[in-house]
Amino acid sequence: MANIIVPPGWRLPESLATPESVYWNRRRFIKGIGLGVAAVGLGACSQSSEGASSEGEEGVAVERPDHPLATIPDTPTRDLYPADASDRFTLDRPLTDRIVAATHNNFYEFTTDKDAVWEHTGPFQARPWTVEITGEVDRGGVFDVADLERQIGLEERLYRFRCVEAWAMAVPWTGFAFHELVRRVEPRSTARYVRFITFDRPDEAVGQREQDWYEWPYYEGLRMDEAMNELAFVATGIYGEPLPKQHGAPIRLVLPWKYGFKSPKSVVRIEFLQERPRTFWSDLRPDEYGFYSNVNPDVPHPRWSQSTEEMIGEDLERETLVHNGYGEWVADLYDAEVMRGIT
Ligand SMILES: Nc1nc2c(c(=O)[nH]1)N[C@H]1C(S)=C(S)[C@@H](COP(=O)(O)O)O[C@H]1N2
Ligand SMILES: [Mo]
Repeated sequence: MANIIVPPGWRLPESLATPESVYWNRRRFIKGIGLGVAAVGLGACSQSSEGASSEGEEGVAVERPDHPLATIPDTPTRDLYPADASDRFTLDRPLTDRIVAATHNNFYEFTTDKDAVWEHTGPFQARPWTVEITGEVDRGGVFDVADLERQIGLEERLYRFRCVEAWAMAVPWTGFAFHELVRRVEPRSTARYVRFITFDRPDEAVGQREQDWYEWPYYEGLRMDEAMNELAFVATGIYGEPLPKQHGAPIRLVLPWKYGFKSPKSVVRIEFLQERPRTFWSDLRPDEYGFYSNVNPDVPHPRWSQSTEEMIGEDLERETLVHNGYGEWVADLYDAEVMRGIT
């Protein structure tokens, strides 16, 4: 069921919106979820409303979003969206369809089933939200995401995005350069690495509750010079709106020259460290996922080639680009040894 192509409702006249609701309802029926009458109208696409409450498989009331874009959380910063687009980042390919991107997600805290992540995000409380910044900094503390959005200001950037599984997309993110945040917390000269930690809320995320073979919470890391690079972006929105939960609401990293797993979602803590931190996927499979994990067509994954990528929602293979095409910004950060290995 990957790569679902559903025409976005807001581009359709009302009369043509029906097949979409029929589609989603049929899908729920097939999965035995039992939300037989949920209608997905045009309204769901532009509202931040949460879906209806219904009986789950075991008769427990659970919140299920009615539509992938109904998972956009209520946010006090809605007036900041859409933000002005930056002209510094251009794409060599069309934007990915918004619904395709919203229904093809890796967010293992919920499920490993990419097309069903959004459906499992109902109980997840993405606002209000704070990020704690600690470690080798002089002005750390606890920061409210809404305050950060207002104080730093938002811009839109069009980026390519490449998952290590060889699928790719091209999307407009909204947010700010990570270095803007780093500057504000005044790192000490001893800060050589940054570590990111995602939420740990088994009550709100069924994948954390049921997949206990993973080491929750998700943790990632960067070298300080990578973190300070202009490309390293903090996304709070996508397609001109606040992030839907399945994309990592309300705040996530986007590192477009690295494989997607280096871009942690729904971050709750950022630590500045002297030593290189361990990372979630390297701990699980050190032979397959390294610390650097820069996009590189010449270094195959042990189980598949990385020389091409499939654009989701398009029946189209493209050549993988070194650093995902962002060498102009990041190539000088790396020596030959880093570029040769999967580390
Ligand atoms: N917390 C968390 N962040 C995560 C992941 C995850 O499972 N948990 N998956 C990563 C992977 S493998 C990818 S490809 C991207 C997917 O981002 P998207 O769903 O917004 O396209 O999120 C990354 N960030
Ligand atoms: Mo990924």
